[in-house]
Amino acid sequence: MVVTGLDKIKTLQRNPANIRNLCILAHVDHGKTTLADCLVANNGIISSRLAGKLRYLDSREDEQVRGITMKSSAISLHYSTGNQEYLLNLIDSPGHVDFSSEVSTAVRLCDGAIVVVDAVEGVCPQTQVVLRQAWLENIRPVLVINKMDRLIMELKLTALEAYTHLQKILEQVNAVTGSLFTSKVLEERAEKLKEEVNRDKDPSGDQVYDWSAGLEDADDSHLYFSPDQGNVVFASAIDGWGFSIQHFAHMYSQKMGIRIEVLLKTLWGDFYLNTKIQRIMKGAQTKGKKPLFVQLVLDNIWSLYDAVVIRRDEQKVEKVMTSLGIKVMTRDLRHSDPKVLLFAICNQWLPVSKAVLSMVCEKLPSPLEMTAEKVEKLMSVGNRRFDSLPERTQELKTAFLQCSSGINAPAIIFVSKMFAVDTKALPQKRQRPLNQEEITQRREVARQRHAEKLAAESLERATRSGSAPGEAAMTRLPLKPEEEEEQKEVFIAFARIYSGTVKKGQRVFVLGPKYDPAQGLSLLPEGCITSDCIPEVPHLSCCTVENLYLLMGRELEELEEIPAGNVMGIGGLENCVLKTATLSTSPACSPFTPLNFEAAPIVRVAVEPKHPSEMPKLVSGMRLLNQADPCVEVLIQETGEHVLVTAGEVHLQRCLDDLRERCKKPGRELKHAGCRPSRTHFGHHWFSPMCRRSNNRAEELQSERLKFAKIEISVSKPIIPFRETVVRPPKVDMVNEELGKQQKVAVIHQSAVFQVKEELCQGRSSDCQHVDPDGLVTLTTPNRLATVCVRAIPLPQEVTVLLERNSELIRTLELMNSSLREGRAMDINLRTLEAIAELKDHLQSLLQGRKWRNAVERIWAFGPRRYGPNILLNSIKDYSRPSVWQCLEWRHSNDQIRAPAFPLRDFDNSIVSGFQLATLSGPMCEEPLMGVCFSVERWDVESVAFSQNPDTLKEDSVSPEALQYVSSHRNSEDVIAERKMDASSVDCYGPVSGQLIAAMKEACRHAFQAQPHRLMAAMYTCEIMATAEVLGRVYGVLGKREGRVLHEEMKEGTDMFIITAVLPVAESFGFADEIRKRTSGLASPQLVFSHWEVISSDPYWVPTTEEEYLHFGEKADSVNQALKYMNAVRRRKGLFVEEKIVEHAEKQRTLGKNK
Ligand SMILES: Nc1nc2c(ncn2[C@@H]2O[C@H](COP(=O)(O)OP(=O)(O)OP(=O)(O)O)[C@@H](O)[C@H]2O)c(=O)[nH]1
Ligand SMILES: [Mg+2]
Repeated sequence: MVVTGLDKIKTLQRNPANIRNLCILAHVDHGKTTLADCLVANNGIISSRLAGKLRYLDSREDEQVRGITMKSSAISLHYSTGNQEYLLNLIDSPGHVDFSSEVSTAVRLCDGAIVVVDAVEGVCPQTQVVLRQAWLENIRPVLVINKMDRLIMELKLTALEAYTHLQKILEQVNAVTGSLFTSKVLEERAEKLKEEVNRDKDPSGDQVYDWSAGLEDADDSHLYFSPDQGNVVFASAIDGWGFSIQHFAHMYSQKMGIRIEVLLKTLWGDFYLNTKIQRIMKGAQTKGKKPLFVQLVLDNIWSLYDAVVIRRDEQKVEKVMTSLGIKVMTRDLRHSDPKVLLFAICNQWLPVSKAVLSMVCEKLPSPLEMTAEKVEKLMSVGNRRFDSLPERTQELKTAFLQCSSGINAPAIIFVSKMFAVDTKALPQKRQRPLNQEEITQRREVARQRHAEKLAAESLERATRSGSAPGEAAMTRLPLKPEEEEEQKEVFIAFARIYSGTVKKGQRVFVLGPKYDPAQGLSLLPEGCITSDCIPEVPHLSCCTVENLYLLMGRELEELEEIPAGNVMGIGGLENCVLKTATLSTSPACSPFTPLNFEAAPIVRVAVEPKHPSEMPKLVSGMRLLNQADPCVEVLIQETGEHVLVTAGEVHLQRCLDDLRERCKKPGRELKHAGCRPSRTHFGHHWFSPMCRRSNNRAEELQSERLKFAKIEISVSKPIIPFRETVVRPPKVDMVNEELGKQQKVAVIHQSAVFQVKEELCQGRSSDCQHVDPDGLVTLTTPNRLATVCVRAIPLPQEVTVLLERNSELIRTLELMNSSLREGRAMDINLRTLEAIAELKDHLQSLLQGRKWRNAVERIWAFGPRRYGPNILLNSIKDYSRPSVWQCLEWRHSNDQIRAPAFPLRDFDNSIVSGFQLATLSGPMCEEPLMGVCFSVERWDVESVAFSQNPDTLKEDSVSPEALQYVSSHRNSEDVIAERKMDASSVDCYGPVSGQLIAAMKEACRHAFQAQPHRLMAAMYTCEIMATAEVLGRVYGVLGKREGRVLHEEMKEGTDMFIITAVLPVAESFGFADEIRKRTSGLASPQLVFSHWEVISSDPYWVPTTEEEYLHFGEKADSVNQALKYMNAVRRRKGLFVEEKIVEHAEKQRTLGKNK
């Protein structure tokens, strides 16, 4: 327990075989930071008495106050065992779902992970997520089952019951790993088969494959957690103990004379000790015997707790201590809290740090053991195959595998996030110990000050007893103003070096995520180095490593150089790295694959300074926040609002805290970050949903003022996203009575009629528009040159989900199509094309039936923004245009596809633009549409229009094709004459293409309104763990907030219930807090965005049938949830809201008089 010197660490850094880069992962609250404390205490950085209480790595003030980790932070530890010395770069990560992006940044830099599981709660949603993240990054996990004390003290299980319970937990964890493994094997197998099929295309084409064939041969035994494998530790971090069965195997092999190998195999499992013949036998369960693990391990711990904490039997404690050979201090022995004595005994008997650290050193890989598979995965950015990379790039794989720090090894570094620290915390600025001379000088200054103070006091006394007050003021010594040092923050890159050595002052290439090494190598001169003046290469820049730091939790230590295989901090990159980057001395290096983020940002708020003049400060603060947070999105909306998009309520709160600090000064000032406690204030009124240990106030979300040190900002209520959609006509009315055909029509057209009425009131002519009873809308442009007929059809739900899930792919498809249209060369990735073909097939299988015949081929566009979940369908007879799937055919023909020239094609773009606009904001409350198909059934453009379109034809030349098509019944002279006549009247409306866009948009909106339409709400899923007593209250809160319980099950071996529910995002604010309050902190849910759901109630609904009148009354003014949401959005956007504020004003007055 000696504090390790910097020199020692520097030496250890040069021996990669003994370096372990690892992170601690778990569900929220399972005890990661507490465990980290125990490991840190082992190094003497904090006192072992404070281990578990200090939560040293939670260095931010808000982390301490709320008791949750928000940022991952790293610390380098030294551990020696036997004759080996190890350097452990340990990263503690947050468990709350809102901060899962911080987990991604931590996992990327590690080779191994400690997965912590609460012994009572077992596998929770985030446990599964972190196991998946570890799996995706190919890092090896070890398991710590923590909070074992809860089994004794809270659940009051016997040792045998606890053993059964622990077995179940191990099964649960292994089931998650098992499913990850199975899916990977199947995926690999599928890929292999595909390759084989491609290679030797079977002419008969009817081969049968056994999809599970790969599973039997694959060996997965090393993946699972099992105490006999040495990759499981049972612990109670708070009480300071932990053990692996190796510890007890060693102990008992000496005591009982049984071979250690035998004990290692039998201590965990269905074995028991036959005392008669002194042998270990199998079948403890069937014979009703105590398993060895219970008899030799758990019983000891249970009786220790019994003696020390439960019965407080001094004599027995004494006996146990003597038998274990443990001595504790008298003050611990006499302490009123028995837990202190327990900690003192356990910490000596079974120190948790030793158990965990030896497991880590033994079981987790060193940087030298990095697998080729992992390297290839890291280097194959953007779905590219590793073997398609340039040769020089592929050669770098050996550099990764060798992890050499030699002079010739290229430096390869990955920055996974940027964090900010106070400049005062930098080692360069830290106060160094004073030498003798300085101490004397200071003493002299202090003496003088004291004398001055005394003189001032005596003078004051003298004035009070006679002299004039003015005199005293004059003679009072001026107080020296405290020199307020300019407070500034700097960004530090959280990084790992994979090859080479990085030195202070070194120049490196910064490779952006889109950098292409092939392009870089061709543009850069041979042998080009970073100090050269490099020519312009896209996504490549150069920068200097200004400072290098060893990350020590709250402290930083300055280093001159860092060799391969270490985690570190780099200063001086803030101007060239935004969030992540790859740094290298070789331009052949490819950028690393982007991080896998599990949580998508969903909660958005608008922020603005109270005083508009302070906008630059806010803008700069937001820019810095964006750089420092891997998950936040900062944007300026079309409306001009500055918007923050965060992963959830807790994340939002943290971002606002950070922002508030950051806005204090414009420029490069940043606060907080993983390494330094920030001086945040907690006096503001804001919801604190995850506050466990503070008496926070859950305020209703209101637009409120956050007081800044220097500026105030206003924060809007969270902007809840909605979607608008159309649905099939309902079959039953609001009282579940079947609707007759006529009534149905009445329901459908109610809103359309309302809309038309509204327009008439606004003085807009509606003679250009016609709505058929079956919902077909015909609209003519104001100059009457073009007409479109559009119908809105609801898309099947599965199609919408598919489109939503593949939006990135559709975006790529759209990019390809536009390059094809422009005749540009394309670098198409084979895998992407396969994915597109798959999407097309999938769509085809989902869009079945007469209505959708040939629909996939007829898709005209996706929208909004060309990749959204709505479809524009070409149902026009005799109009052909290139399909959206043209890139698939392009591959085969290897030539640009030319669709037959067609006059209407000139205006094709206007139709698409109109559709994009219509889908971007719907008529209900200007929110984007979702799951709507607009089918264009007719489209005419008068011949005159062709001559007007500036893009296509000159004023005087009318295309003969156009004339033939549009005006086959008229002769061309007539047309020209008519055109001349119309020209003046038509001109006032502007270019035809523009009018067509507007007409198409309007037609889509009317078509949308002609169908029954609904709002869609964003939904969260949540898993709530609660005991039976509070179950009712949890249901109460869920019901009140429109939540729906999907299922409920009892967690085996406990009295806990797990409830899985969905809840609208709109109702989620303050939910976690309300649940916690109502259940006295016993249940705490975590909300994860899951999907969009149609709100079944119609916002425009009014009673139409007799039963409805009877049930709801004439006004039907009971709560309509959809209307409430819609009006809230309309109000926020400043749109017209139809509301009656006062009804029958006279009546009210009369009532008042009569009182
Ligand atoms: N009974 C018991 N409580 C524990 C143990 N370890 C931690 N705790 C408590 O569990 C709570 C959460 O501990 P943390 O270490 O902050 O948990 P965490 O996993 O770091 O939480 P996040 O970082 O927010 O995900 C604290 O109140 C700890 O005192 C343990 O072994 N036994
Ligand atoms: Mg923590």
